[in-house]
Formats: sequence, structure tokens, C-alpha cells
Amino acid sequence: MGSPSVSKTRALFVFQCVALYCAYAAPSPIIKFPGDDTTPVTDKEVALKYLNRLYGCPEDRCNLMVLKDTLKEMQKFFRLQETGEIDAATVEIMKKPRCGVPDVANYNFFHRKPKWQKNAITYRILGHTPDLDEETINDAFFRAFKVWSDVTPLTFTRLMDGEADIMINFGRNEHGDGYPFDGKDGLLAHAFAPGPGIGGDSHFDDDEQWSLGDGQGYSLFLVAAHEFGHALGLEHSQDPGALMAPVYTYTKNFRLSNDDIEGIQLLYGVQTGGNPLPPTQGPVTPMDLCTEPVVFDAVAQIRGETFFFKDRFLFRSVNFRSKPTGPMLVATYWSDLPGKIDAAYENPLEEKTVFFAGNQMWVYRADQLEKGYPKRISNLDLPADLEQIDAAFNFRKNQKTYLFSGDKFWRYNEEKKKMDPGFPKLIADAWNGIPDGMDAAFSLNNIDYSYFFKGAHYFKLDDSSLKIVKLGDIAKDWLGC
Ligand SMILES: [Ca+2]
Ligand SMILES: [Ca+2]
Ligand SMILES: [Ca+2]
Ligand SMILES: [Zn+2]
Ligand SMILES: [Zn+2]
Repeated sequence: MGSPSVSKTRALFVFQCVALYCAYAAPSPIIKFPGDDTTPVTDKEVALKYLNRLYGCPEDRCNLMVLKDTLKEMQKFFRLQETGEIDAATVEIMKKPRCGVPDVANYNFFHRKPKWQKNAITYRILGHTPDLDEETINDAFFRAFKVWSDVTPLTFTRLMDGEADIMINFGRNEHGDGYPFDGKDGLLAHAFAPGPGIGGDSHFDDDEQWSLGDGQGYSLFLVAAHEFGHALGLEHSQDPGALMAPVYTYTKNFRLSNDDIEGIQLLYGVQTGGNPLPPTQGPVTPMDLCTEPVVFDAVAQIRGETFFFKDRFLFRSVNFRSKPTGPMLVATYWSDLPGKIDAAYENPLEEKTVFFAGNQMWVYRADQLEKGYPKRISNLDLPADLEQIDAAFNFRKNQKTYLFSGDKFWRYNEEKKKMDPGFPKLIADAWNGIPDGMDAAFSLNNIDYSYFFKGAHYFKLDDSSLKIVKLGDIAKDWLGC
């Protein structure tokens, strides 16, 4: 194969792809990264390598204006703040394990998206990883194909010899196609878009620890389902809830998102056989808080940033009341949390973050779950039959934590690590008009107010007088709509 090395400009890059496409009719989704043998150490090195390999920033000239623009492109893709700077949030995302297929949409420049011109697709498993037994590996690939055949008219048949459409293999470093893997972590796998020869082929980095994903290692099933999406013609999705998002995130009860289903059905149509028909609607990610207003599950200020939680997703804002960025997956930061939380707060005494979901709680120091969690909330001296917390926040004036549920609230002493006596009390008796059954409560550092969210509105409480000084619109005042 020719060398589709990264080019000077986007236009040249497109031209090279077109040339490659014509010559080989198997479009390569992968940009070759020449001299791929040094491990980046500084944030700048990490960024340059990442942008070169995955965003087509020219290796020799990825600096100055090009760097800034490419960084912004990457930040836009991940819904980070488009600073054009190598900031902490950006490097954090760059260091996450991910797919080796670039995020720049090199297929989009063609009138016709690459797809198989038939519905009966074959695959062959050329090699296995020693991490799992063969039967488990074969089953993981079978289930990964089923993810797609469930929502399309496609069928997948395994061949035991000869040339199949999708040839599957494991490999280390340079493994025969000119697109080397990178040792443990980093890039996990890659796949080629539909076409003859190498088209559709899917490769997995055997320097990874492969597993079924809960606990150590990467889920072969999840990574394979993602790679087969490429092998069928899908690109990376900017929807963080999609299987086709580039960063690896383990999800326990995996479901194809609506974005993935719409993408694959655009190429192959809907499943028409089978009884009963599998669902063709997946979970929808809240992509824009202004056009599709949401009711937040929890809001908290954590390490100086305000985090807004909704189902598996979070939005964050660095500055007080600046438009939050997101959505991002909660699991990107706190990987053990369930798919929906009820409340969260930061314990200022110990710099720990506490999350509640149902009758359980999780305590994190940075992104590390404390030993022994999750625990039952009854460990906080809450009633054993309490089903959930609605909202929780640490009140700046007395550094005590208030826990709300229905029409009641409790006060927890973080210093003594026990509930104050005399609780629960009725919210109506103590909070001067704060409603029962609220969605979220939080306070912000260095601001003498506390905030309570309910539905589309918020209550602003003056911490000193304990009076509500404002009833406002969340979308307008907090989401920059
Ligand atoms: Ca092939
Ligand atoms: Ca790797
Ligand atoms: Ca809540
Ligand atoms: Zn990918
Ligand atoms: Zn490969």
C-alpha cells in the first residue's frame, strides 16, 4: 500500500485520500504515523503525536497556527472548551485509551459513503489473544456482529478458511499493514472501511489485556462492536453516548445509542425479518441543553468547576455561570458510578466527592474510588428504608452537609463523621420557601449563596439571612441559552 502520510493541508490530505481510493478501492481510514517509536512524555509531545495521528496535523509542521486550529478541531469534536491551547482537560482526553482510526472524517469528502454492496457479510478469525480462551473470543466477536445485525438487514457468517470480507486478527506494533500499534494502552484497535482486500479488516492490539471488561482490561466485545462499525462504513461519532465515539469507556449494560442506529440504518436500512423485531430506538444523548431542555439529576462544584449531571452524561463549566461544555460521559471521570446518580457534593474538609444513587453512595478522591465503596446510605445514619436522596450539598457557612429527600432533610457533620441529632426535619419548616422534592442543591466557593434546582427553575438563597433572594430560569442563568 502507498504511504498515506500526513499532509500539509486539509486539501492535500483529501487529495491523497482520493488518489488512494482510486488506486486501491479500499479507502484507508488510518493515517500513517511515520517514525512511530518514541513514547511522548510532556503534554506537548502527547498533544503533537495525538493530533498528528488522529487529526492529520503534519508531523514536522504541527505548530503555531496549524497546531492551534487542529487543537480547536479536536476540542470541538470532544465538546471541550475550544481554547486552542494544550490545557489540562484536553490532555486528559488525549491520554484516554481509544480507537486508532482518526476522527477527521476522511470519508465525508466522497459523494458515496463506503459500504458493502450486499447484505450477506462474511468474517474470519485469523488469530486469538492468549488473554481469553478461544470460545470466549469467538463468542465476543459473534455478539459484536449481532449488535449490528439486530438493527439492519445485514447477516454475518463466519468462514473457517479462505478470504472473508472482514478478516479479524490480533497484532503487536507494526503488524503488516503499515499502521503500527503502540504497546499497552493508547490505541486499542483499528479497522478499515468496506472494500476489497484489506477493506473491512479489523485488527486488535495484542499488547492490551483483553477481557470482558468488568474489572481489569478492555472489553473485547465492546471494542470489536466499535471496530465492526468502521468495517461496515461508520465514522467516529461526536456523540459521547454512541458506540462509535472514539474513546473507550466500559459500560455494563451496553445498548446501541440512537446515533449509532441512525448511522448504520442510513447505510443499510432497517431490519425487516425476525419476530419479534428488535428495538430500533436507542438512548438519545442530550447534545444541546438549550434546544432540548433537561432536568438535571445533580449539580455540584467539584475542584472549582460546576458539574451538571444528567443520566450517563455531565456538562461542566470552569467559570461561574459560563456556558457549560459537554456532554461528556460521567464514566470518563468516575468510572464506577451507575448510569444515573441522584445527588453529589464535594466534602471541603477532605477534598472528596460524594455521589448518591438509590440507597447507595460512592466516595472519590480525585478519580479514585475510596476503598469499601459503594456503601449503603444507612452508613450515614440515614433510615435503612430510605430509598434515595434527592439532593445534597455542603453549606459553606457551617461546613455541614445537608441531605434532602422528599419533604425532609438531614444535617451531617463531616468533622465528627456523624449525623447531627434532631433530624430529619421538614424542609417547609426550615428553609424559607425551598420546595420539597428538589432536583439538585449546591453552593459555590467564594460566593455567599446556595442554589436549589427544581424543574426549569432555581432558587437562590442568601447564606447569611437564609432568605430566598431570587427565583430564576436555569437555562437562561446557568446554561447560557
Ligand atoms: Ca477484507
Ligand atoms: Ca495500544
Ligand atoms: Ca437529584
Ligand atoms: Zn474507531
Ligand atoms: Zn492493522
